[in-house]
Amino acid sequence: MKNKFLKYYSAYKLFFASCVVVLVSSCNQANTINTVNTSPSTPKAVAVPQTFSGDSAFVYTKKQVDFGPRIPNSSAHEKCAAWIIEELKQYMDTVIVQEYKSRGYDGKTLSGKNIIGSINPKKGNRILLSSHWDTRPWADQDSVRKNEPIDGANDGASGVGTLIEIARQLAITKPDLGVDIILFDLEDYGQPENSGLPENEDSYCLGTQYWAKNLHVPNYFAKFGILLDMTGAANATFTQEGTSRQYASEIVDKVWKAGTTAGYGQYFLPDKTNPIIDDHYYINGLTSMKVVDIIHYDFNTRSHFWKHWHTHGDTIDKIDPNTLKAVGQTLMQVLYDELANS
Ligand code: AHN
Ligand code: ZN
Repeated sequence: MKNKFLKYYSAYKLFFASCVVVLVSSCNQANTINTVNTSPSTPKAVAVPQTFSGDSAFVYTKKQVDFGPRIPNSSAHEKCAAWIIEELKQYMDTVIVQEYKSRGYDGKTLSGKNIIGSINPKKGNRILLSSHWDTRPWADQDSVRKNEPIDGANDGASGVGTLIEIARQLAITKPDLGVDIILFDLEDYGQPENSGLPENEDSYCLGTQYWAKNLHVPNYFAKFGILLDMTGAANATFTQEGTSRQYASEIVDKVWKAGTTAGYGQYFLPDKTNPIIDDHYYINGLTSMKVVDIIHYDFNTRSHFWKHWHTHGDTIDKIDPNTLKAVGQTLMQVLYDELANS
């Protein structure tokens, strides 16, 4: 009898103690700590700063839109580049601007600028974060004004806005990690659907194609990379896209897990969707670096892209600071997971 009581008593104690552990850990989760546990024998907890601001990322997004469409060879393009460079210089250790000329599908010579900001540029262990900063000169997915440029609030500006806010956060929190923010140019000059020319599928991502063949630093290498594409709309959903899975499935797992750990599982879906051509396709194909694409997937549109993709509906009112926060905070989670486990 006594023995049995003791057994129950210790079980009760154990139960009570585990409740306390659960309570404490969920309490920490709500505040600043998201626990990373890579293997049961070596649990590694990391305090991830929760300070990424969706409002700040929104302001950076709107600022770009306010320049007007950042179409190649235009003055808005030039002015926006100068502004981005100044922002990154405020927050990062080095900023390199890679200037080049590329030929568009239409034969035009386009002046491109890839803007690359780095923290801890000498460190070997590096992570690459990227997006494109140019705007599509046409609205070929729209039914009206197809030959006029779009605002590109989501397609371009949202990813750049998020990454400038990441740069600001890294300047404050100073993780001992190498991080490169690469903002590619000439991504969206891809051949429009109504061009009447034979299909040229390498007409997108000209800035990335240049960079992959002319790295900004000789022998540059990042352990992995994350590309943001249309990551600012309300209730965005990001599926596990095929090119990312083909080249970098373990990075997909890492990033999507981080999204859930950070509390944004409703954005980072487990669904596996078809491969697409985007900046990551050329980095994966032309270098040995593994890059995944976080891109808004819509199950209901014909293109499976965000419903306002390449239309005049891609405007600042569609951008939601909550989505910017979800993506930015997920990136912070990935960076701090890496810090704890490297
Ligand atoms: C193609 O349309 C081939 N790829 C999509 C890349 C893209 C353009 N993402 C945003 N704009
Ligand atoms: Zn686009």
